Amino acid sequence: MSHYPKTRGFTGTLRPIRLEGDIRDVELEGEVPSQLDGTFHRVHPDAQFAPKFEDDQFFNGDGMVTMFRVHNGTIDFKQRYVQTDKWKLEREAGRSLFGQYRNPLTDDESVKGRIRGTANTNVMVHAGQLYAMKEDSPCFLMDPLTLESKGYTDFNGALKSQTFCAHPKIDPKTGNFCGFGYATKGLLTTDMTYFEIDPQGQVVTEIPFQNKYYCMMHDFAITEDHAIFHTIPIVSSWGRLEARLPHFGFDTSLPVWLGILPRNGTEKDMRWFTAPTSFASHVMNAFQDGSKIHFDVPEAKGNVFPFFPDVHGAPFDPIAGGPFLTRWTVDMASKGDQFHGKQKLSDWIDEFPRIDDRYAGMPYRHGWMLVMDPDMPFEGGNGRMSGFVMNKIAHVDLQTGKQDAWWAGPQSICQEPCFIPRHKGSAEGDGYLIALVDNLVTNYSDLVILDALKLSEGPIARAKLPIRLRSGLHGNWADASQLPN
Ligand code: V55
Ligand code: FE
Repeated sequence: MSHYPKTRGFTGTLRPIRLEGDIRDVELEGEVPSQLDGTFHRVHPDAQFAPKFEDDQFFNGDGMVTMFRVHNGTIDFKQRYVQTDKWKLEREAGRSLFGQYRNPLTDDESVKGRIRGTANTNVMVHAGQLYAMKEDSPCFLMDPLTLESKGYTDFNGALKSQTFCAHPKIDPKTGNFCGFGYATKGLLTTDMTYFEIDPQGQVVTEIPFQNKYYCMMHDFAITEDHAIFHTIPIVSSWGRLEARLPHFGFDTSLPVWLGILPRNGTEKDMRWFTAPTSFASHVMNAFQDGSKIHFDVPEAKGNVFPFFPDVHGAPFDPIAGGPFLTRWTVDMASKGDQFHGKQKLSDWIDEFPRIDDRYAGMPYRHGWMLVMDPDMPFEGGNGRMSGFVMNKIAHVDLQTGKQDAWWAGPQSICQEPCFIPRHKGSAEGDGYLIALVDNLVTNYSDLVILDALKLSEGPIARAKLPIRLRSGLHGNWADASQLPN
């Protein structure tokens, strides 16, 4: 059974790892700042069993959560699968029962109607629980410290959406977890909701609305007053699923829409602005500026995901697929539906944008991201699934325009960084960046800690794992005060 496909997605640097375990006091180089007390959780897809189909997508792998517990200058490591309904059913059967990524037509009869989620996209501590998240399924709860799987939740029936969100924002003023669902009433539907969950874990708002067309709604943004949704043409249909095509395809004939929903309003208060087709997925941040709203995203002219091919058959174009941090601006005082403007904020090919999360939805100055610098030498083989070689961790000062970066060397690629304030109450950007760096030649991963505003000085500490982790998606820091005793 354990014959994984001999394809690019399952061999070389993309070989499954599937390892659960614990390491007490990971070997260190340099000094971990002694005041840091909390956890960094992150997640990667790692198919428990060989997939049913050779051409299985990276995004279809079972969620494997890693916790780094940082305290007293030491770091402990713990890694566990998210024991989703899918994971348990397949564990019992000893093989894969669920088929292609977001295509229930390809599942075994025995699992028809079961929750297909893999909880492989993001992990965040909220209201004392670890939320393991995937955009096609409900929220999955784990214990933040033991990583014990608890199961899916609908928040005592309070959340109507059938799906959750892998890119929540914590409102810095209220502490509310702000998120959204898409395909909330069933696969491929344009039904969406915006919701907020308070710091005690109670759903306090859920606003239903309709999207312009069904597409991959991967991320969004908040401002103090709005929830903002970017509808981009990564689309699907029952026809695609019946034809066993990849769930999503890129359709350049469709425009981009930006939906602005007042967080205390309803769908009838919503405004939609439009722009010519392009690609944008992760959002750095958004904020209000008088009647204007700025929305900052790595944006590419063309498709960024080779594994979600052009619906009209156009070949993948890696040049058009290079994203650049771009500010989209709309003016709520305008009468029409056109964007007010777009402005490129950096010349670096970048993705995985992050901020000092205490400034989510607020005017902000500092952003961090992974950068691909194609001019640097690279010895690491086939890299990540996207084909991008993210070899630098970078900082942009949006006030001065100053840019700074650390190159991980010719053998390594970087995973998404996360900002940690130096102290409670320290100024915006004053703190650390934590990130995994995977050496694809020696096959070891290091967790590096950098001074967030002095990246080019290099890591102040490295926790040196005796294994390499798979390329992951997202993760978050939780201060010790947010963790169970
Ligand atoms: C993404 C990742 C996913 C997914 C949809 O853009 C989009 C990233 C890891 O899973 O299902
Ligand atoms: Fe993401």
